[in-house]
Amino acid sequence: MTVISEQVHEARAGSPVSDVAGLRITPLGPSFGAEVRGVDLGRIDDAGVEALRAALTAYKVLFLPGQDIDDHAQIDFGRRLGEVTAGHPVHDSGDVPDEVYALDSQDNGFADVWHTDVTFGARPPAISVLRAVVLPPNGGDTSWADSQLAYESLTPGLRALIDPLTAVHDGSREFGYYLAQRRKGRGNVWEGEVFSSLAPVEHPVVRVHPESGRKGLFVNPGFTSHITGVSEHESRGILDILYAHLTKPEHTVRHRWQPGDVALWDNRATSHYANRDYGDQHRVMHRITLRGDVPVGPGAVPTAGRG
Ligand SMILES: O=C(O)CCC(=O)C(=O)O
Ligand SMILES: [Fe+2]
Repeated sequence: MTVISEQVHEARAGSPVSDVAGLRITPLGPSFGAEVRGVDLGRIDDAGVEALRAALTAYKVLFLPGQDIDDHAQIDFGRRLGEVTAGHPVHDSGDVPDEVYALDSQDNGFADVWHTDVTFGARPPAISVLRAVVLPPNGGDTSWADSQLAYESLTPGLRALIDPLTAVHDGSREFGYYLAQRRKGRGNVWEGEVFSSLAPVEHPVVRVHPESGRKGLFVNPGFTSHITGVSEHESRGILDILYAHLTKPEHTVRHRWQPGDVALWDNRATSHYANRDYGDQHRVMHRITLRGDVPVGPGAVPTAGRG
């Protein structure tokens, strides 16, 4: 553990507001979500980036108010934190840099179903960075759920049942339309290849976080179609239990957006939902994503160190 991540962990256990590398971190609950002040994402130094990364692993979703950044500064910040992907595998956001996914309510850009970003791909993004660009006068809050806390608070019997399972994720219901609209059905370059098919992928139902080693639920109503190796009826029943549990108020934080807010979240440990309660008011959010790895379940045996 680095000195900074030790300080972040001490912050969590200690006073409600702590100062790490100039970042003032205020936890929003016992273990999930934090507000971070005292940082300008356009000018953050290396120690600040390290502290943010540690805070993100600890709190899973961070809210940074008062940021004055444009798309380019958002992308530059993303590059400090990881490898910035295309904005989206198949959606064309039009007049923005390729790295930006623009969710515009006037262009049907809504995310009012619980989901984790791009789990219909083989390597879903590790981290998303979202910036409020146009906000409705009220409404349009976003909620996040802590999938690790949700997993840990299941009874041992249910955890044992789901640990070995895998599920199919299918982006065609949400994004098939966008892919069909694209010239020659070609999406964007994602993982070095043109994303031209929304073929379903299989992921573990329980994901082991590559950094913390904690287990979390890795199914979501947005993209998970069914659990493999069980009947359709069983799949539906198990998923319904897991979704209801994941989205219990105890496992969620809800953010009321202000101009200048940026949210940063770990897709390996959370799901989220954008409230669509603002009628025909205008709302625009710009997101970038950082490359992730292939999700690994609890049953996978690490190859290193085994003879
Ligand atoms: O519009 C929002 O608040 C969240 C949209 C979303 O799902 C995302 O940016 O990944
Ligand atoms: Fe999302």
